[in-house]
Amino acid sequence: MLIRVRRASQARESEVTPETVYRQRRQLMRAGLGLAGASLAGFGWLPASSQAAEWPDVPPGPTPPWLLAKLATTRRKTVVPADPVRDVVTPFGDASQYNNFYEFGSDKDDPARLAGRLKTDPWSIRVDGAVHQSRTFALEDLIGADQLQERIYRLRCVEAWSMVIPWIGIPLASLLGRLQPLASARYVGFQTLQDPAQMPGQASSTGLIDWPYREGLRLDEAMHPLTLLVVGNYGRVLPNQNGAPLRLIVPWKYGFKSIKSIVRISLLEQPPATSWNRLAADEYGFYANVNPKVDHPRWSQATERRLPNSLFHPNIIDTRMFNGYDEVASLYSGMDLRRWY
Ligand SMILES: Nc1nc2c(c(=O)[nH]1)N[C@H]1C(S)=C(S)[C@@H](COP(=O)(O)O)O[C@H]1N2
Ligand SMILES: [Mo]
Repeated sequence: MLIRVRRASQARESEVTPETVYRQRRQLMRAGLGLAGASLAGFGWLPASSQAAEWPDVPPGPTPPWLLAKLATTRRKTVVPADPVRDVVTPFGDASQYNNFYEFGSDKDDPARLAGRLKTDPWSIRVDGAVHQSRTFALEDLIGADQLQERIYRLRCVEAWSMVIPWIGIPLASLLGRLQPLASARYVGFQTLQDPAQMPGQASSTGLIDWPYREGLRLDEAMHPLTLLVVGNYGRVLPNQNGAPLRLIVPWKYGFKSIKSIVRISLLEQPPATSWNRLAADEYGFYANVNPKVDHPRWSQATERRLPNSLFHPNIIDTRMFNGYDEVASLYSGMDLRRWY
């Protein structure tokens, strides 16, 4: 079995490449010109041919013109994963076909099969609660003039598998700054779209979740510079199965905190009820910080299966406290993280 090992510099993902250049590059690569093609394009992004093979080989979803323009000027601000050997960017194929998005079903391949029907443009987001002014935004206005940033983050699911994904978005702190929360605001609540006509998982009577899917953060967690509101990944518009057109990414917490397809953001004085916590409070806490020392009642959280893996290359690695993002530790100083799991 081939174990891919790359230099640290290669663990950094793309400069965002305009779609036409991207297509040309793919064609050149298929024609066997790989590296020559990439440098001909003149973007200073020099993929190893193995890495180029991981770049999405499928057309991006329909992208509204405002977002296409914004994506083209994305600033790369890579949070370099700590271990250059194991923290290799997960191939797009895995990131877009092995998903949790219960609105489309509970099997890992349900979202990729069924989320295509979700209409993501136009999209509006209600902002309410303890905020200067409650109002409904078109997605474009919510993102505002902020420049998009690309960040490569580890994603650790509570089910003990993980990936490394290049996201594109804006810091949530930037949006909150513009919204002007009132002094009484202590938490931020988020809700996913509820529309059984588009989301078959919400129509099935066997569903566990009391829709809509809800998540929440303490305000200081929401304001942390690592917390991202995401509109893209792998240099493109977010595939629907990854939570288009707008999702949260909180890289030091278990994946279920990173709520998809957001339609409502509320500034709150009390912690909001959150979906998995309501379902099984002893298994899924409100904080849900990645913590190798606090096991899930039914399985260990000490290790994780890093995708892609196989029978011959199981790729089991140690899980790190806060998923390796030590800079968030001060948010929890003085808290017993066994109690506040
Ligand atoms: N609305 C909604 N958001 C969700 C989920 C979901 O079922 N519904 N699943 C969560 C879980 S458990 C994980 S691990 C991540 C997976 O994100 P990905 O499919 O983009 O990797 O999304 C999270 N966000
Ligand atoms: Mo998850």
